[in-house]
Amino acid sequence: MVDTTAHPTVPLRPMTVPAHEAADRSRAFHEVMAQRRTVRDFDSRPIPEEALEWAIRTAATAPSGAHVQPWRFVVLTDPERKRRLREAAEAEEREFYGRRASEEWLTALAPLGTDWRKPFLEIAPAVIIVFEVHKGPETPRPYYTKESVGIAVGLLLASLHQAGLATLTHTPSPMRFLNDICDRPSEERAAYVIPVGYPAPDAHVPDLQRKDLDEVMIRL
Ligand code: IYR
Repeated sequence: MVDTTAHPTVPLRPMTVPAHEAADRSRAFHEVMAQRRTVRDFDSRPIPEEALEWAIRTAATAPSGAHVQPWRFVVLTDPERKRRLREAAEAEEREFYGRRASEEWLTALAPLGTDWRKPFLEIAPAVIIVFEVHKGPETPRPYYTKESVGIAVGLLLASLHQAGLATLTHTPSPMRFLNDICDRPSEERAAYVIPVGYPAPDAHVPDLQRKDLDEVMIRL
């Protein structure tokens, strides 16, 4: 009889941190992460290629449903593809701001100062398009796809940030046009468009505050 419970294992090699160092290390990481801001004003100067590669390696360490790793990261640096991306994204955003968005949604967005114009899609030296990989001729069915890819994107943003690179998490909708621009098959579905670069010297960000711990943490 086949033993369906048997599966290969290896000893865990845990990252050991002495308990008395735990809080200091968590705080140090928090201090780095608390400085991350979503940036819309980019400098066009190039970014270190290897930092981008390490960030994508880090993103790909994310846990995923059934360990299917249902993600693909397309890095666009080609000016012509970025131009097409901007053109298509702006066409969708004109619809969104002009027709599709409710008054309630537009009111919620007002403090961010966004509109249909997306010049950063051409100015940022690289734009990462994150695709979910669904079942296809050569790809298995993924599980908890949105959760898996969302965790991977969180790690990606954290890695790029600690390398001194600014990011914008942009989610144009619908995003089917990205398959064509990125030469990807239909089982791959774009989920995030992430311009990456150094911030422009005069970059500004909205004056926003984050919630305090006692607003987001509940102890029972
Ligand atoms: N996708 C639009 C609108 C937009 C929506 C949300 I929710 C934001 O947090 C920011 C913008 C745009 O990119 O302008």
